[in-house]
Amino acid sequence: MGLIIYLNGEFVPEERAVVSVFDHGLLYGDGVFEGIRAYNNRVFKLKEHIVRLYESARAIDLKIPLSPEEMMEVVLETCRRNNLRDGYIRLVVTRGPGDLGLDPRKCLRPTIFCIAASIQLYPAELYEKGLELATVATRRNLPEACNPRVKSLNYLNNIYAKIEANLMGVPEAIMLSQEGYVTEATGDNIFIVKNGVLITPPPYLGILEGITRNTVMELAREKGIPVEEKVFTRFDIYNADECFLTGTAAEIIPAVKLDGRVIGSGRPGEITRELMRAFRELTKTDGPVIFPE
Ligand code: PXG
Repeated sequence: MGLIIYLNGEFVPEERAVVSVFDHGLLYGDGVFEGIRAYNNRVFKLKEHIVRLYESARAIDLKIPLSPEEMMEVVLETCRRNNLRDGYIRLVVTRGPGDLGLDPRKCLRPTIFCIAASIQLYPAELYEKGLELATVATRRNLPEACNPRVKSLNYLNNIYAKIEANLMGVPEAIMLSQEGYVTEATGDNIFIVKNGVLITPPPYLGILEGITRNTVMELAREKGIPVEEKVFTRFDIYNADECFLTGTAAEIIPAVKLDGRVIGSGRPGEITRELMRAFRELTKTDGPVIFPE
């Protein structure tokens, strides 16, 4: 593909963008990351992504040797070097190379890299027809053990769930908390609409506080749609009027079936489609400009 990658202060061709086999990001999944989108020559919600990256890093006691402002410039400059105005950006900070023990104190310098590339979306027809979901047996990580609010390099919990969805022949999985509350999908947050109210699980339940999620909540409030963060179960999805998932990669995607039960009319709902339109509009104007005209 011939990409230019930011790696530890340098911009290098992808063939030279390599990390050590002693990097604890690889050996232990010890690190944090962000998936960010660029639309229309702007990096969407860049500030919010950088804030979350530093909060994730603080939670795992990882000190990032760049200021948040410098990190924003790394993202913008990586887009420029790749002539990218629309695409998907992956920003990663690992604990860095250490020894074969897991003690992070042995890792002297974090590894930082940024990739600006393109993105594989769900097929366009899924946005029109809506996708089918299935609840999987794998429970979401316990917040007291491996907090889902930290966007860490440890994604095995989500990958287990994705494998189950793949085996069940559905595009996305719903994961429950230990108590059986709906948490989120493998890489997307979940919303339902019931009697005109938008409902989504609260972060304390143990979910990633998605930036798309927060954007959708803001857009809904601006439109006068009531929004509630509260726990719910699969019963509430089976009996919802509408359901959709949100994420940087997926944006807003309608869901029309869960565990074989048809949700609402079985077609993407009115509020879902209204929010999809509003989100599409916002992506055109939000975030810092990549190439000043
Ligand atoms: N929950 C989880 C567990 C995520 O990983 C989201 C929600 C949505 O958050 P944002 O901030 O993007 O609205 C994510 C983000 C993939 C993939 O391949 C998805 C994410 C990260 C990396 C890869 O689907 N998700």
